[in-house]
Formats: sequence, structure tokens, C-alpha cells
Amino acid sequence: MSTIAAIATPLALGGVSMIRISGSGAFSIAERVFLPISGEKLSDKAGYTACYGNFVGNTGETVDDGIALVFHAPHSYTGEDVVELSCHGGVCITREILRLVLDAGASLAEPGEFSKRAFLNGKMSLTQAEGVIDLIHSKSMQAARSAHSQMDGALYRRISGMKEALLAIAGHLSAWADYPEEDLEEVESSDLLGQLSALQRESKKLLATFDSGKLLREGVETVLVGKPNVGKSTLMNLLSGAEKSIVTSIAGTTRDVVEETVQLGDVLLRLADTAGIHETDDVVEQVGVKRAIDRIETAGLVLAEFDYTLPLSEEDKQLTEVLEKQEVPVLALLHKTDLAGQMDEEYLRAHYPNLVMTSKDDPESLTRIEEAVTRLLHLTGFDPSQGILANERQRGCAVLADRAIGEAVDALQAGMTLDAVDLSVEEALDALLTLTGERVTEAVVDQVFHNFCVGK
Ligand SMILES: Nc1nc2c(ncn2[C@@H]2O[C@H](COP(=O)(O)OP(=O)(O)OP(=O)(O)O)[C@@H](O)[C@H]2O)c(=O)[nH]1
Ligand SMILES: [Mg+2]
Repeated sequence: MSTIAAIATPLALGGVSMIRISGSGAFSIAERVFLPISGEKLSDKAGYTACYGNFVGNTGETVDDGIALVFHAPHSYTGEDVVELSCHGGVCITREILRLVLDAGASLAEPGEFSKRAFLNGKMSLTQAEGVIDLIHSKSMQAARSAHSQMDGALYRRISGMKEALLAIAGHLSAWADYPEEDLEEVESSDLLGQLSALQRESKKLLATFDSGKLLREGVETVLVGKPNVGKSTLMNLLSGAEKSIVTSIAGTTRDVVEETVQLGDVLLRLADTAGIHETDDVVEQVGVKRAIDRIETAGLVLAEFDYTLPLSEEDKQLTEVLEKQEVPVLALLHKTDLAGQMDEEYLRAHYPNLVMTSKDDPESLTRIEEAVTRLLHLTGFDPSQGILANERQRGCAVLADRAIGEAVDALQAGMTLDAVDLSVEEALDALLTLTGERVTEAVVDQVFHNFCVGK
């Protein structure tokens, strides 16, 4: 396999840049462009040690000074010999050192090629490699934590548990096939059904992690709605911790949609404050009201606000009718509870099983909203470090495995031959092995690593 090299740091001004070289020629190539001041040979140095030296150009001139860090196969990221050359962080000098490395015999790495080699050399599973790219692309600490546990092998371990169970079942099935005369079926087929059903429950749980994980990573489109002056913009500002929306005592203050991303506990809300929904002759407001209603249709969560200080109004009832036509989860907020109440709470409780009391000066309001939202989105107790399906590829494999396990259960219950059960068990195994990358086509591997950046 060729020796590859690439700039592993962003191509921008910075303190330091790093060029990574991996492959059997890593030491000889690095030694041609980097001369340790101590005079020692890089290949003689112990793994994980660094040395200071000069980068030399084609005619022997020094172009920069820096550090070489050496790794001996298989104790490196890729599992191959690796040298990481750090130079000063200028775009021009970094490019020049890469050029010298390429002139010395390395070929330019493709995006993700270092990680692909790590996968091919058995340093990590496909799901762990996908964790690496997710970590790099994480936009919130919650997403980063979940990517890191995937990198750490949480999903791999979870799948391995299911794989072991399937292998044990497949083992029993082939024993029966080999010794059919030993009439074991009566007793053991109920045992087998028990094992397959347990596996089916585990498989369903695994599938459910996809939606929850996606919510944590990407956040949920959330819309704040209610009649004018109920306090939507006030809550928007409280949730975002900034004066994002204009608040006044005049009804009809917010006319357009105001958006902000808000971290509420573990959940990321992509929150939209909207114009108060009511009948109006004001053309601008009419457009705002339409936008508010449109938002409800595309939202993943609705926060519907009601004014505690006023009696139930036509507008409140209309909003309730609109919301009841939608599938979306709704949290009702009974707001301004610091003042005397006139609201028909009975009506609200009858229409909104999820309802919390809020007011602008009560800090507990946010905690109550956070708890209710976490519950409503089924995220209570959800722990990404237990291993979650992180992308469509993984989910696709898990769906196939789940279907095959279901077919095995059905075949067994319908009293079909054990061959039929075995076929489905094998299919489920195949899907799980594809998920972890233990049995996967080259095209899939290429597809996964192509999403990486150069140098990773
Ligand atoms: N007493 C009390 N007043 C509040 C509370 N929350 C908001 N208000 C007041 O209610 C008025 C309206 O607040 P906004 O946040 O602008 O209401 P809105 O729903 O965005 O109104 P529009 O944009 O017009 O639809 C302002 O005078 C706020 O100060 C609260 O919890 N208690
Ligand atoms: Mg407003």
C-alpha cells in the first residue's frame, strides 16, 4: 500500500500546522525533508516520541523548523508507521512542506484515507470511524458527547451483544440440523422463541435511539404560538437568555418570525417566536399570522401559550382547534401566573395533557419547561453513551436486522421448519455485520470515508 500524506490542520493562519504521513515509507520520506537537530534517525526513535529539527528544501536549504512525532506500526491511528510533522502555521510554508513530502515519494491522501486505513487495519469498526467524523462535525457539546461515545465503541459493543446472541441461536439451529433424530425441538423451541423475542426487544430499542439521537444532535424545530400579548416574546428571550425579540405591552408587537437556537438542558431547540394569532385587518400582521400557522405544520414541537390573567378567548379556542388537527407534540404554557388568574384551567387541562405554569420572574418556569419538553420528546433517561444509531446508513442496517429477527420469530411461531428460522437469523447477522463494517462492500466503505475531510 502506498505511503500517503496530507495537511491535517485547517489551511489557515495559525500557530502551528501539521502534516501527517502514513505508510511503510513514512520514516524514509520524513527523513528526507526533516533533519533532527540531535542527528538521530526518526526510524530509530521510540514510538510516541518527538524531536526538534529543520525542514529542508530540495537544494538543502532550511525552509522552517519544527517537530516530528513518530508512531511505529501498529501503534498509530492508521495502524501503519506514521510521522506527524508540525511546522509554523502559515498557509504558504505548510503547503511547501507538503510539496516536499510529496516530492520525497508520498502520495496525496484522499479525504478520510487515514481513517479508512485505520478501519482496514482493524484499528476501529466502521461505526467508530463514523463517530470520528460526527465528532468533527458536532455543533453542540451534546452532539460531541454522543459522537465521542460512538468513537469509543458504544454502538459497536451494543451491536456485538446482539451479534453474540444471534450466533448462539445459529449454533443451536445448526446442531439441530446435524442431529435431527435427537428430538429436542419441543423443549428447546420455546427456549429459542424466548431468546429471539428478547433480541427483538433489544432491536426495537436500538431502532428508537435513532430519532432520539437525531433530536439531541440536530435539535427540534420549535414554535412559540399564542394570541397577541400573551408573553411569547418574553419567553423567547427568557429561553434564549438574550433580548432577541421585542417585548412591549402593545398587542401585535411581533410581526415576523424571530428565530434563535436555544439549549434547554440536553435538548437543542430551534425556536421560533411568532406573531400573535388572531383576526386582524392589518395586512402586515395578517402575513405574520399566516406564517405562525404555517410554522405549526412543520414544527417538531409546539409551545402554545395562554394568558392566565384573562378569561379563555375565541382566539385560544381557535388555536386549540388548529393544534388538535396536527400530530405534533404540544406543551401548553399557562403564562403570567404571578398575577391573579381568570383562565378556564379546566378547559386547558382537558385539551392539553402537557401543561406547565410559567411567569417571567419565576426562574423555576424554565426548569418546568425543560422537564416537560424532555418528557414530551421521550428523552427522559435517554443516554447516548449506551450506543445509538447515528446516521441513515446505520439505521438502514438496523431496520434490515429488525425485520429479519421479526421474520425468525414469526417462522418459529408458525411452526415452520428450522431451516426457515435459520435463514432469517443469518440475514439478521448479515445486516448487523454490515452495520459494524465486519462484512461490508467496498462501495459502502468508500462512501463512508468520502464524507471525511482531507488529513483525517
Ligand atoms: N405580569 C406579567 N407580565 C408579563 C409576563 N410575561 C410577559 N409579560 C408582559 O406582557 C406584555 C406582552 O409581552 P410580549 O412578550 O411582548 O407578548 P407577545 O406574546 O410576544 O406579544 P405579541 O408579539 O404582540 O403577540 C409585556 O408588557 C410583558 O412585559 C409575566 O410572566 N407576568
Ligand atoms: Mg411578541
